[in-house]
Amino acid sequence: MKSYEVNFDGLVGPTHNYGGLSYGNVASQSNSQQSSNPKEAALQGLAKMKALMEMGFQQGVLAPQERPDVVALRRLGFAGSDAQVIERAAKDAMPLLVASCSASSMWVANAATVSPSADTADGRVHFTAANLNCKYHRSIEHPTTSRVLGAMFADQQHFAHHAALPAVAQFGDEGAANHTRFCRDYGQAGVEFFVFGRSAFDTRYPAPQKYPARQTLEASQAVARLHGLSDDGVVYAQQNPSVIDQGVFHNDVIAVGNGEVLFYHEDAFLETDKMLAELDAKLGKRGGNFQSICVPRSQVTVEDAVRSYLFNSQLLSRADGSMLLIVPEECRGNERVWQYLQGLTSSGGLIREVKVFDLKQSMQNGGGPACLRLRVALNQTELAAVNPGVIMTAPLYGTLTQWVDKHYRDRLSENDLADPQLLLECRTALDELTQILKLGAVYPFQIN
Ligand code: SUG
Repeated sequence: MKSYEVNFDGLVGPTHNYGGLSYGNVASQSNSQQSSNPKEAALQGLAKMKALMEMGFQQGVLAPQERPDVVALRRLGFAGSDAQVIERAAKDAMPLLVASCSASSMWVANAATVSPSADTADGRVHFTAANLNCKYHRSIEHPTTSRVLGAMFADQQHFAHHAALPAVAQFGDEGAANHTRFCRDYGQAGVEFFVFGRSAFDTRYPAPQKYPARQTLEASQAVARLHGLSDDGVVYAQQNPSVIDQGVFHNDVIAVGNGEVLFYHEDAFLETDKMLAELDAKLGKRGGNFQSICVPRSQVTVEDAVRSYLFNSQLLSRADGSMLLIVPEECRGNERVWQYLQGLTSSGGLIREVKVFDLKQSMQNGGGPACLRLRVALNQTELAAVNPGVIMTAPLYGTLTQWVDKHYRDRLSENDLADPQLLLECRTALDELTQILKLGAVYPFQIN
């Protein structure tokens, strides 16, 4: 049976703004307080989805969340009508209002970890929503994420959903941003590669000194257990703490993998040789031929990687077996990175083509092409069981661009977040969106 990697991209929500909320994420911190353009952000994301669909890849869409999150503000003690909750938060605790307005759910690589059915003990596709508990504004995403994923992948015969891990730092889980799967074919058993930043309970593992390590070993192990993965189909590796301290807050800022290939920076991991040998041996036992492409620091520095987001690219397999890299415009703007990419594609290796996308609105908050998508490997039967409303088609693209044009503002600054009208605009837009995507009631305002 044929199998596919389906990319579900996060649709940028109407409150996209630059809140400076992510300590350790260089772009988020340096663009704090700039005014944003939610309409442009959403259209940039949709243009990428359309382009991939037109190239023949399976493409889906993942809905944004209700913001400001008045339910979260009420939990923090703000009371009254929804408008009063917003007004009081704006007056007494602006940072909390800003956090409750973040459109950060667009970076759906952090929505969940997904294991395809070929890897799991019960033969179903498993999803664990990420608790994202390193940052308050992201920790409020998972309840709605779970409902949206539940509405997209509703068929229990094929799909299993797990609640987010316990919401404490020891089980900090950032989802697929620290998880890659290697396989010979999407439908065959593969090797799931979990990259962690620190251990919560074992002091032998070093930790970064300056910025937080968001993913723990213990969280990754829990996800592997929940999904029923076998030991010979899992490899754990530690991110180099010194790159976390240079702004590599997720592994997908310094490495990307697909099929049998890992594309990574020389400084990305600790004990790299041991890790590569384990990946090679385990994938070999599953009929695969592991290959790695190491980008040397002499050609691209960690700083270049963080600024250009070279590794936050989408590595896609084409029908002829060659690979394509989807990179952000910022890669073309960095001379060393661009030169490296020219050399890579002309060397006759696996990666033959680079396509550049303008995702500046998301990039200014530290979210590149790979952050914006959640990969779900599905066989034909499973793909047919996905809610068809979320699969990208030319008509759906047309409907969604019109929907964005109708509902989104083209400028948003911090003061605008205090406007109760923004909540009403967001709810009106999302109510319509749930009908477009055939999701049913998934948002707090639709349920409560
Ligand atoms: O979690 N930025 C996100 C970016 C996530 C990128 N995802 C991956 N690498 N997979 C984060 O740091 C910034 C929001 C703000 O500052 O307004 C933010 O949340």
